[in-house]
Amino acid sequence: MTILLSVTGFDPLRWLAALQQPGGQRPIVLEPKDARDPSIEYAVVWKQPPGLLENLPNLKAIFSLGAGVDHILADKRLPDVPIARIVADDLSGRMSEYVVWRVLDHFRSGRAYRAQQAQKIWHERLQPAAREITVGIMGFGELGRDAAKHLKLLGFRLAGWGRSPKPAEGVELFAGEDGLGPFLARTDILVVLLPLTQATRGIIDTTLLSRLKRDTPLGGPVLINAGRGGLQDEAAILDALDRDILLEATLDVFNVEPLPATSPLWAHPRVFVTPHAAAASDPEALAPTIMRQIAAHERGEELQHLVDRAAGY
Ligand code: NDP
Ligand code: OXD
Repeated sequence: MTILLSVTGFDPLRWLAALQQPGGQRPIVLEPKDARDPSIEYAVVWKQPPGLLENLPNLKAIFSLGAGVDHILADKRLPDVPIARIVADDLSGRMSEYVVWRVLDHFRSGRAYRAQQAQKIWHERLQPAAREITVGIMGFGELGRDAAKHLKLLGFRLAGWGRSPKPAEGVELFAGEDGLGPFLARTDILVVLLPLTQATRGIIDTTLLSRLKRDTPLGGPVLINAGRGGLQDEAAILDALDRDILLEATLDVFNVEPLPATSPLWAHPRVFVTPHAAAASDPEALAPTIMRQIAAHERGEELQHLVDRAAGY
């Protein structure tokens, strides 16, 4: 039994070393012997080349190296085998660090103070309390719930939006199209942690941004998107900033990555850009969870964190 590791965009050798854990019995290859390689039973992938998995006759399951699976489902020639994604404390913890960092920076006037420092201006700005601010988490799944837990400790009010989100203490929950309006209307800082699916593509548009709470103690609503770039209309975000519909934005993900040098987002004074770095998949931390899943599947147990292909996440 062989495992195929196909990685684009990360260092495959780090993943290879981590998956070949001490005592690991299973051969791991970086490419199939041929398109119909019968030895390959599991594929561990990040942005695999389209068609790579199509004709492997004995493939039993596909594992994503991250939480998202849009990079797998983009391949229209996928075989009909289960797909599992990463759900792990290490990944959730990294995302929560990022969300807390960016929420606090916007909330505590990071941009304004950096500008003041550059001009040697000593001026204390108005300081709302965390309890006056609602952080709305759009995509209230594994990562959204973990981020909410950490933000709650800091005293923020919390709202969550999903398709049918699971209850979480101290979080006001909203679901579906009907819940979206009331969710946005109470949100001062919008944190987007949605997966990219047919239903969510382009969801962050002018209409959505203009439904965010207007009379916020921050002077305007803030957008933080660490989900996927395909969720956002980047021209609409720039327009909303320029028309003061939006105060500031943090963007970790983009329609085209790396973000092209020509994008006006790079130089916009009220946009904070990070290079799809909110929560890195760490091979040492995550490879054991994948290998445990494979071992359990070999013993006849159910795979965990399976993707619903019809829903796209
Ligand atoms: P989950 O599947 O656990 O959560 C997804 C959430 O989105 C759920 O609450 C789900 O609702 C909701 N959702 C999905 N579709 C819709 C819809 N059409 N309308 C309303 N809500 C919807 O995923 P994770 O929390 O583990 O990960 C979320 C995403 O974060 C990943 O898909 C990936 O794109 C991104 N990510 C980005 C990283 C980065 O470094 N920037 C790192 C890791 C992940 P419900 O609860 O009802 O199912
Ligand atoms: C993920 C990511 O989906 O890193 O895990 O984007």
